[in-house]
Amino acid sequence: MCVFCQIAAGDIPSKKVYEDEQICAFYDVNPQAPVHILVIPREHIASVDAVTKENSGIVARIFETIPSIAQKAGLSGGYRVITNCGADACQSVPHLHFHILGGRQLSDAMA
Ligand code: DGP
Repeated sequence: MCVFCQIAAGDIPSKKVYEDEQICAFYDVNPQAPVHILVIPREHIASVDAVTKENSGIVARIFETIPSIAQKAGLSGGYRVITNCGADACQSVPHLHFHILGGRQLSDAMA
């Protein structure tokens, strides 16, 4: 089982901010901003490259949920949502995840 599947299952501890039957959100262990949350599907999808017509509904569900997670985390001034896909983007965990970053003025450089 991959590390994020284990976090979703509760086998690896994490500081969860939201969870339901399909989605799990928890604080990143290596924060890049004052607030850094990861949102994942419970279903193992390796990356954006593995999103299909059959499984893309979970991506919509995640984006429907992100505003309330951000609000709960106090990100009233705005936030950035990022997903890394593959080696060139430095994806280090092969389980689809969306970073929510905020809590300060972020750089306008995206890469
Ligand atoms: P990426 O580079 O986009 O694949 O981001 C993976 C993120 O996952 C990275 O910011 C660190 C975080 N991470 C890796 N392992 C763990 C873990 O065991 N717990 C938590 N909370 N975060 C983790």
